[in-house]
Amino acid sequence: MIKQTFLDIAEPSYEQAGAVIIPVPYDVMASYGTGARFGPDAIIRASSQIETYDEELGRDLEDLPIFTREPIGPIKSSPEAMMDAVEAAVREVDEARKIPVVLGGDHSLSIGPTRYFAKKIPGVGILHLDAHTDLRHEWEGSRFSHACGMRHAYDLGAQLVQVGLRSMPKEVVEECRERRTVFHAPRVPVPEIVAALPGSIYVSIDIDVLDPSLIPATGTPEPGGIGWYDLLALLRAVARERSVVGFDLMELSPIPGMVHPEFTAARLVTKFLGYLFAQERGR
Ligand SMILES: [Mn+2]
Repeated sequence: MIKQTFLDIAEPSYEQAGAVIIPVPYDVMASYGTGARFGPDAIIRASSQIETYDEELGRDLEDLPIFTREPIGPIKSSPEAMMDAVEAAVREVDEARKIPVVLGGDHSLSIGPTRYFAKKIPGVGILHLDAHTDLRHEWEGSRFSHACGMRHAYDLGAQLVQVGLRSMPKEVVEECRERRTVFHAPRVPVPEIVAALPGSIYVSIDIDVLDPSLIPATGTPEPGGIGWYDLLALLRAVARERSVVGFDLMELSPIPGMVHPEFTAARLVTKFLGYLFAQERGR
């Protein structure tokens, strides 16, 4: 089988890479629409078709130092084993001083990277872009559900900044008041959001943060949401003004015959990588 690489560009060696794409085709815990396990492959395939010139940055991204590693799993023994495997892969990439980019898969997979960084960097910020809070203690009997994706890092002391929320359980609203700042959709006040973030941040993007007219291909769509250019403006600002230790993009669940969602997801990852590598990073 020919190896698929993100953007289909000439790939650096693993040693030379500055970022590593970690595809994780896994969705056993999705509550309504399954199919996010097909997300990573669809995003990587769509990425091979998009132009690498970025008009906003005024440069070609064909020399981005990104390496695409083999997909992880899915590990069938238990959701916990799956999260451990993702965490181990993220640790390996981070310890090699590269930026891990996890492509899901359902949002439970964010447990691995967010838990890892919450333990490594006390008080790390998590910029969480999502329609949902993902802060339940457990869901359908499991602590490793997509509904608990942010809970583990939050309980480990991470500072959560959530943007795009528009569906939430009352318990979470009442219980999670400390170390948590919320910007409900459709507001994306970029300077305020950046100001709420500490110096080092991990960015977790649930594709359902975008309006479902842009992304109907997701397991738990919610009306409303934020728009494309607001999302880009926020990502560009955090790339410039904060130290981004890694990011993920979750919950793209491709609809056969409808390709704009995977092109949007592929472009989103490309844009963020461009912001991180092709412009001066502040600290
Ligand atoms: Mn969501």
